[in-house]
Amino acid sequence: MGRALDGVRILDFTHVQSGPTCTQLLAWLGADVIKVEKPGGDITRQQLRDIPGVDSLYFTMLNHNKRSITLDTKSVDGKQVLERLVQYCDVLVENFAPGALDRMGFSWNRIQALNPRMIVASVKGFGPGPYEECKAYENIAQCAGGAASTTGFDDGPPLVTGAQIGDSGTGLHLALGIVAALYQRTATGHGQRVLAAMQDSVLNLCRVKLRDQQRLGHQGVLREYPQYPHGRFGSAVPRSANASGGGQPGTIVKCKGWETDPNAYLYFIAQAPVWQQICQVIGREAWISDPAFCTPEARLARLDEVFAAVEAWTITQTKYEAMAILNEHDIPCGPILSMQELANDAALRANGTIVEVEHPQRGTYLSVGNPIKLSASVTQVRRSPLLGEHTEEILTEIGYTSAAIGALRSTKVI
Ligand code: CAO
Repeated sequence: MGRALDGVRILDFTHVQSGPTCTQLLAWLGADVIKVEKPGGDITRQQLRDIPGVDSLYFTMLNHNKRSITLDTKSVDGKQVLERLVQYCDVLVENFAPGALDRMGFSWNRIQALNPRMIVASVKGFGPGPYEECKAYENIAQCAGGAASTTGFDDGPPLVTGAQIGDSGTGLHLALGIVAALYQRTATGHGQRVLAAMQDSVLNLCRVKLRDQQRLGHQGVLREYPQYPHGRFGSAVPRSANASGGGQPGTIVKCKGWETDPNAYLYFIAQAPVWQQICQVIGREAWISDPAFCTPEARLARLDEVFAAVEAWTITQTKYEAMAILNEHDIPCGPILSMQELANDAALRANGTIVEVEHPQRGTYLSVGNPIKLSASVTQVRRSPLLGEHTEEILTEIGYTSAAIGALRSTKVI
């Protein structure tokens, strides 16, 4: 079976997390991803190492299905190799600090002159504006993109989330931009620049909070937030704890075992169309017709009472039992699953979302496979490359002889 991006060559100058997330997705969709690393390699090969001398899980889990070439792009000979690679590939992806590609001598104009069809895709911390020259990491983006100010509890500080929305979230945005630019190129014949700024991507993922900012401006309160009806609202969207981000109120409730198991919890949504079923399951039949509870409007001022009654029931069930019973009644809910539980989840393993990967140095490890499933482009997850594993192979493809490769090696260009 072929794959969606067969024939597309990616010159992958990405490092750390945001860019590698993007190019890994493109590789899973079939692109040939050539990862260019400075002779010491991507810094994450050595970060958070769990086995001495072996590529870290940080690196392996972000660089599957790629080829690796080492190249000192600041040397004269390295720049010549890079010129050929620019001519050989369809897309250059980078997430250097602002200006690094230009300083390397590969400005957009130069790249276009070398290969007018090339798409140049970049992750930066910030788009044009006062911060465009600033470096950025995950949590900087979460803070600058609006996620941290709206995450956490009302009486606590801003919080960052474990989901890497700044890095991996931006990588996803960039991958979509690249695929769109490739599609547009089929009509125009020309490349273009694609920019995904981490601040913009986080804000895009937080768009419901910008919605709430405007609702707050019009109404002075947000009636599905935990601050309503007894707390105070200021002029900015407050932290909403575990309140649902949508039109159906929800929260996290305790389940059986919560005293000792930090993950014995369930997310419960008091969805209006199944209010009657909710009342029946939790043993509050009187609320089905009680005017104080029977409409979504009436319930907004009593959500504390509603969720306390829900919890009085869920606390008698494990999260899995509660999930099964509630779903029998079509009531939306979700267990709080730990990484340990997810790692052992049979369904996730069966559908390729959790995969076991064989690595020559570390043995078998677990990874997250491609979460995007295409019926006619199936992903086979292959291990990440060792540093420079494909240097000779790639240089041969772009016309270097063994003698020329030997010369590059002896001068430490590769
Ligand atoms: N050969 C020779 N030099 C190379 C090279 C190669 N193959 N690849 C990179 N370099 C050089 C660059 O040219 C740059 O040199 P100059 O600063 O002299 O121009 C240098 O390596 C450092 O690159 P960098 O600026 O990207 O790395 P950094 O450690 O200073 O910054 C980071 C890291 C992540 C803060 C920065 O790259 C950044 O802000 N990137 C954009 C936002 C981003 O993606 N952040 C997410 C990171 S994941 O949490």
